[in-house]
Amino acid sequence: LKIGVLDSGAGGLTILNRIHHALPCLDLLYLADEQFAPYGDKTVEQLQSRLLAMGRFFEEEQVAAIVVACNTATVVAIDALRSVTRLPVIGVEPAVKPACRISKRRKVAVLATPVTAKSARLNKLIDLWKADSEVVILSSATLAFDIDAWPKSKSRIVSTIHCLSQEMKAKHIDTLVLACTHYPLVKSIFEQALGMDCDIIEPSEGVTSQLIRRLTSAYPLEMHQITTELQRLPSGAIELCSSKNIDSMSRLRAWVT
Ligand code: DGN
Repeated sequence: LKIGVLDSGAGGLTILNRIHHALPCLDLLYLADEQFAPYGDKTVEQLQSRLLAMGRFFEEEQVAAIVVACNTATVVAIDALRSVTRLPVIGVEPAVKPACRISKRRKVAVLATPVTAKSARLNKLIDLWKADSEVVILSSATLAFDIDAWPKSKSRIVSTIHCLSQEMKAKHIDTLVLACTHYPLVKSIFEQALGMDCDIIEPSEGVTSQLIRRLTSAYPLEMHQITTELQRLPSGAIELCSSKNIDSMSRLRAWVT
């Protein structure tokens, strides 16, 4: 089985890595829409048209399911993609529910791109799960873009994360939801800035479980083989593509673990 995974840049590789470790026998085809990155400052119409174009690419590549490994594209455009394809489409959901459950001080921050931060979908999710927690939405217009330019952008990334951490410490936040798939790539910088006092939750585990559930119902035979013969199946191939140019391949490849 081949699975299509997409994002604006390198961020979705955090999801791809988790899927590969959970289900090594799957072939994974990754599409980074770098020609159009970053997604965080685009309009809903622009993002919908990009997602539909990528959906067509994956259909031509005969994938068995599409993983929208991008919070920004998920919140504004996943429904449009689902309405035109018969393939299972799995999106990323900010981990607000587990964060509100584990926060001891009942102080949670969700960090996302400006599009995700403003979205009705995120705000609804917070209303649904916050109970007695205080949930603060923080956003950065530059962080995902800078992560795509790693390593030359490292000092800018460190200073952005430092500023965000100051704000979180001032608000006594003890649980941070990374609601952009790029951010786990620099999780160690968040950990250094925030210290031991703050749990950091990333989305890759939830997406992988959701993919397994969807594949199990859509392709019962193959998934039966996957779950029972996992050890015996050969490891699947990971193929990386970019809408911009092939020069970025080695940079993207460096994030594959
Ligand atoms: N990785 C994308 C997300 O999860 O929202 C952000 C991409 C961007 O281009 N800003």
